[in-house]
Amino acid sequence: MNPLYYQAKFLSSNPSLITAPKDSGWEIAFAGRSNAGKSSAINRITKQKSLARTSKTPGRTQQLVFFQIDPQRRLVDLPGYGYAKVSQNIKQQWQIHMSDYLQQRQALQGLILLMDSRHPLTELDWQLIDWLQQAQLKTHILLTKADKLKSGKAKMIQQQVQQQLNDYSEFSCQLFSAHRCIGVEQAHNVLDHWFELGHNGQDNKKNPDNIGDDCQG
Ligand SMILES: Nc1nc2c(ncn2[C@@H]2O[C@H](COP(=O)(O)OP(=O)(O)OP(=O)(O)O)[C@@H](O)[C@H]2O)c(=O)[nH]1
Ligand SMILES: [Mg+2]
Repeated sequence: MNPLYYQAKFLSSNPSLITAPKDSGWEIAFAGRSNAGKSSAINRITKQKSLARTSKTPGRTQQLVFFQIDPQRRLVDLPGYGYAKVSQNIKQQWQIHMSDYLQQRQALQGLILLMDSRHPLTELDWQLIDWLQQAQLKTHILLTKADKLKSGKAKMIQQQVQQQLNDYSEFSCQLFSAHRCIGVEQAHNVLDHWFELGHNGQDNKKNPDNIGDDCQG
């Protein structure tokens, strides 16, 4: 685990890119369907209970929310997509802000794509994946809420998702649970690699591939 993430601080919440923090340094964004567990994952990764706002009700995160790790590095919680109960107009606004962000943000290093492990690869997920592939943006998939599945079933789903993405480059995939601390170290390792950080928060070019799944210590 990299303790640097534990010092993450809320930076700003912005309805659009116009008021977002200066586009410099490095950012990693969290995207996925509403209720997939984006905000919970950010809280687990940063070991903070309520850094990002979570909710049982889909559609909680409605803005681009920036968290600072250090002066050069940020995590970004994006509004979820696919939430049926918001008006068409609001949906379109969210989509515009999300796609503006993905298309225009120079600081963006890679995307963490979250999908509920019980319902992965929905039509909207595929639309985003196809777009990411064209944009050649590095993508790491967290199959969330893995605690809701038996471990054999969860592993099978992970393999199936991996197989379906075999022809896509720059994609990787893992199981994750914010509630049960599954896959947190593996997620840290991906962030470290994209942020070019060592385990103790020092800048470092190496890619640690140690896979862990607990939050002790
Ligand atoms: N069982 C279980 N539930 C989870 C997990 N992660 C998130 N949840 C629950 O899923 C719901 C949605 O979580 P959020 O983190 O708010 O999801 P989100 O993707 O940020 O949602 P929006 O902001 O609405 O797009 C909440 O009730 C969480 O408690 C997990 O690992 N396991
Ligand atoms: Mg959220």
